[in-house]
Amino acid sequence: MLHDRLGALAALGATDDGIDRALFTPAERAARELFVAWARADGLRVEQDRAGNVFARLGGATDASSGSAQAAPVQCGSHLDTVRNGGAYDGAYGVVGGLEALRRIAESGEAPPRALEVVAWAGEEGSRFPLGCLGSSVYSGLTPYADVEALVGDDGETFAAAVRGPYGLLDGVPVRDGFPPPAAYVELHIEQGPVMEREGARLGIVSAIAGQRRFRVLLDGVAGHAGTVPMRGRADALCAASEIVLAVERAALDADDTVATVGHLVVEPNQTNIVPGRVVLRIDLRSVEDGRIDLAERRIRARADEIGAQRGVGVSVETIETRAAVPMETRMRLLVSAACAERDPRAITIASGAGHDAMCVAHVAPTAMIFVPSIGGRSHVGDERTAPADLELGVEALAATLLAAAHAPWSG
Ligand code: HGY
Ligand code: MN
Ligand code: MN
Repeated sequence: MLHDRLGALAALGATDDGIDRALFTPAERAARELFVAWARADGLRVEQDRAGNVFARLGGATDASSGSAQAAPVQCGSHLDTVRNGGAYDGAYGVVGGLEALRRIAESGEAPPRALEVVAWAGEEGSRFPLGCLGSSVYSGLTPYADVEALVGDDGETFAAAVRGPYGLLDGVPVRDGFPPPAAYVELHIEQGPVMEREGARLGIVSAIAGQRRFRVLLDGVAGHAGTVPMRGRADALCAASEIVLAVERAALDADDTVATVGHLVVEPNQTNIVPGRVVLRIDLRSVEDGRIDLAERRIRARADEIGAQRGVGVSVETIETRAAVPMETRMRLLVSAACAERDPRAITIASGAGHDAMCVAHVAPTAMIFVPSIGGRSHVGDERTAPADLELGVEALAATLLAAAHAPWSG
């Protein structure tokens, strides 16, 4: 069932180069609808919230007791949206794996003392709206709903319009009030890097999730005729941007355990025979140590100012997203560690360079993550792969962690 469902999801938004499933697009809505259909077929109760997050619940024993306030559920999940040309497992595996874990728990006849819930978080990748972990960020109170409603997507539509539009909230799925936090949360995800494969580990216990900071850099030069403007004295926005891109790379290389990327760059007017007058680029800067991000940011900003002054190009650097590094919660991490050690003697503890919804949920509930290896360490590409046996093992570790967490004493 796990592999069939992953295959069915991978077909939604499939392109020649991978999968394209941005929030509130036809393919992503179809993915949420498929999740709802599977959850209902598995006997789960489905709800959504105003941010577009979708919840599938396996009721706990306390749900059956009349009158008692429902105890907060133990949650798992991940996201169904993808990056451009994304792979079949980033996000989808944590959602489908969560359904599979709940199915196996239900089939086992276990009646956990708390409800268990699988969540499909909305818009984790930030592929359309300029905020990563959009749904989990609203859910955890890190971003006010009104701020998200005002976000403008790459296509010019606001979140407020899109969430109410034809590919927004699902028909026939109750919309829950507010954003009630879980008792605990565990996210199953592919590693998206090379470490586990190199170490021969099949399961990973995540220690912390790297902090990330994103910037939008606007460079204003002087457009002109490529044939008549002398080289001396040009204010070529793209030449300035090129030096800044290399300065971003240098700042990360000079700092330990820090990565920095310029993955988005737009040249205007972007014509062969016109000196570029304007460039907009975005920087993605990360480290498990926030202090290293601070240092790299200072270096990048200083070099950007120098380059702009030397070239007569206006340079503005705007911070568009900041997420501090998040350690996984000790008790949940111990439950994950026990579940992994029992199934893989070579399980390792590993920090996550990739961001996840868990870094938001960790602000409202004890949170941990389980990794399985990525073949060749490749992810955010169409040929993202994980061995089927490792996918299965991750689901087993997730089910064991959910049951242990359901029996643990949490507040709420
Ligand atoms: O960018 C990330 O780390 C995640 O895939 N959104
Ligand atoms: Mn991703
Ligand atoms: Mn992901």
